[in-house]
Amino acid sequence: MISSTINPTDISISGIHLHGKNINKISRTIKDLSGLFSDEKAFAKMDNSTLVYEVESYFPVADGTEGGLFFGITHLYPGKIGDEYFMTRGHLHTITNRAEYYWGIEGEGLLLLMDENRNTRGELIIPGSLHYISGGTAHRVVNTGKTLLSFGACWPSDAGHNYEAIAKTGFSKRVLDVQGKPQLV
Ligand code: M6P
Ligand code: ZN
Repeated sequence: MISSTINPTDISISGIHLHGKNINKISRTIKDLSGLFSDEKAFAKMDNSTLVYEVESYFPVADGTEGGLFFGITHLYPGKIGDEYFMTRGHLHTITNRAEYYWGIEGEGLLLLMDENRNTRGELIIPGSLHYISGGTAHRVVNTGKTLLSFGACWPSDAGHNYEAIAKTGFSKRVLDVQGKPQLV
């Protein structure tokens, strides 16, 4: 070790996971995602405790701090509700002009990006893909594969999460399994 090195940082990335003392972990199960999926009958048949995704985050400064950065890795399980693939809730930032980076780590999926005019496009997430999410853009990730989709994220610590807009009007497009293939419809 270089002599001036005191300690390695107290957080590390190992494989697909964040490790360290101060990692915040949240789980989203079916019961946290009501109203998101189009097939309500299929949704009602799901086991409420089925895990859809987990987020490991590192918050080095208090939420809302201007000038800081947060870091996270999300693990989105494969699965479908009716014909619709498992996805994250999706959000806008409370301070709307705040941007974010996502990048693919493992698995395959789509990043849905919806602009202020409700135009939605998809970017393919694969290991190593890098995605710049500009301010004012709603973002959601869909696991279109058959394996775990893990992706990284880095966002400003004062960005905040606005879920209400998405809960009310959703994205203008959904990703469905159409004859075995994912399609943006
Ligand atoms: C990424 C970041 C987080 C976000 C998480 C899950 O890690 O964008 O800020 O919370 O994905 O997405 P959502 O909050 O939309 O469920
Ligand atoms: Zn975000």
